[in-house]
Amino acid sequence: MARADLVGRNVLVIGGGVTGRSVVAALVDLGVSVTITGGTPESLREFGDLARPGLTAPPEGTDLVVTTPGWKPDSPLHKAVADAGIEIIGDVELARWLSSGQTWLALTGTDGKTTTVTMLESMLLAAGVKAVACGNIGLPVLDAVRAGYEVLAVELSSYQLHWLESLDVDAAVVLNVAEDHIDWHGSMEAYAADKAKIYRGAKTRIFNADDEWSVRLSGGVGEGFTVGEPGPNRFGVTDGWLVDGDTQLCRVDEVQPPGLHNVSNALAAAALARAYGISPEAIREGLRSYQPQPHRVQLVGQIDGIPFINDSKATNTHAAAGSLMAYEHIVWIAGGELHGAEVDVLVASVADRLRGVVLMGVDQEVFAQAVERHAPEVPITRLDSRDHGAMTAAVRAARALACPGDVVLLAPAAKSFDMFEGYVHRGEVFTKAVQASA
Ligand code: UMA
Repeated sequence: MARADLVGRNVLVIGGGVTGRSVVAALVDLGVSVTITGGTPESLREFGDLARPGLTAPPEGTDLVVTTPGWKPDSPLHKAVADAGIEIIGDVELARWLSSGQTWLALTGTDGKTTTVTMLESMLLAAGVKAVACGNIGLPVLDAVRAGYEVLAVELSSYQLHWLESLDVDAAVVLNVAEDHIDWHGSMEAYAADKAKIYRGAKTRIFNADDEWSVRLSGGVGEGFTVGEPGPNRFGVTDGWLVDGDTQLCRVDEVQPPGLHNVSNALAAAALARAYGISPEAIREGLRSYQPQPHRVQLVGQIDGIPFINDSKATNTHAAAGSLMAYEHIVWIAGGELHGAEVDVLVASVADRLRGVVLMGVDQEVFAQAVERHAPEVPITRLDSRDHGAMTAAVRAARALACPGDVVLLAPAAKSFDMFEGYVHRGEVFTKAVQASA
């Protein structure tokens, strides 16, 4: 759809917040008639006369609905919109309609999205390109489009992809798919199908040859990357170097944060950057100057010479495996809400690295039983408190279990909402507790 086709339409926006704000601003600028709902009167106050809090059905005359990503498709209002046969799109689709002359390099995946998108941004900036990381990372895509960037490094969540029909990006990658957000999507198949939408119309498909889902969703068509020898794939690792065919891009030990999963993320970012013609030199410079994002395998302090690492962002077992595999001897702080996820495979695969385990949160029993099964000799300290003050006790307990040469790694493998406001809050509380004890 073109910009001109929006003029004269009556658009209902569902959801205030950061995305709703970007959608309303873009539509108002175009002279479109806008109503916004979905949220409390307080949360919609900033929208003044445009706000209609508490709508349960689209107003008469609505001919397009734009939803923000967090809403489940079976919310009563979304169902009413569908029943009325009104077209419903997400903010990213609208951004695509309004973007012209800009390059979109897009990625999704269960884990590593934000690390990869910021690595990509760093490579683009190193090449002198006017680029920005946007999307699920926090800057709404519409805001990035309207700010006139030359290249958008777009992080898309499965929620955003769900509401998309056509994307037609310049290059796209699904980094990996593991079980997550099933309560929102309804099933693993539906979750994966939404992720696959990123490839629709993409000029270059990039896939992770080490991830079955990524290969399947891309059809194995396009450019593959692997953390092993490239083999039939374009990107891989040879003699300690990330390579694009015969061209060396960057040494493995230059990739920050450490861990094989971040080598994989760096290769994905490099593949997207190469699709835009970024030089190998700028890719290396981008990776060397890369500043890791907080709460992702971040060294936050040392106590008696023992490094304390914050990977609070490891909110599922798949993500925690990545950071646990990056260290040889670990005192592991884990636990939180598992939402039915299994931890046996994870614990079995890292059992020989564990020197001690500190557990907190509602599902700690599941972790404790898995550790007893697969690493029976490893000492466990359990913390019963559900107060976030328990983190101070966790840091103390981990220090007591650690010996010289060990690291203490917070990689919870679980969601945080039983004790914290989110993974950022959990990571901040951990960081403060470490710094207070250092
Ligand atoms: N709201 C309701 N009921 C609902 C859902 C939302 O009342 O069922 C309200 C919210 O309180 C808010 C408004 O609707 O006032 C909009 O909320 P929203 O959740 O749709 O989204 P935003 O606040 O605009 O933020 C979204 C993303 N949030 C989600 O996908 C849940 C942000 O990703 C993203 O950074 C932002 O758009 C800009 O693109 C956050 C996230 O948690 C970081 N993402 C998930 C993740 O990474 O796991 C997918």
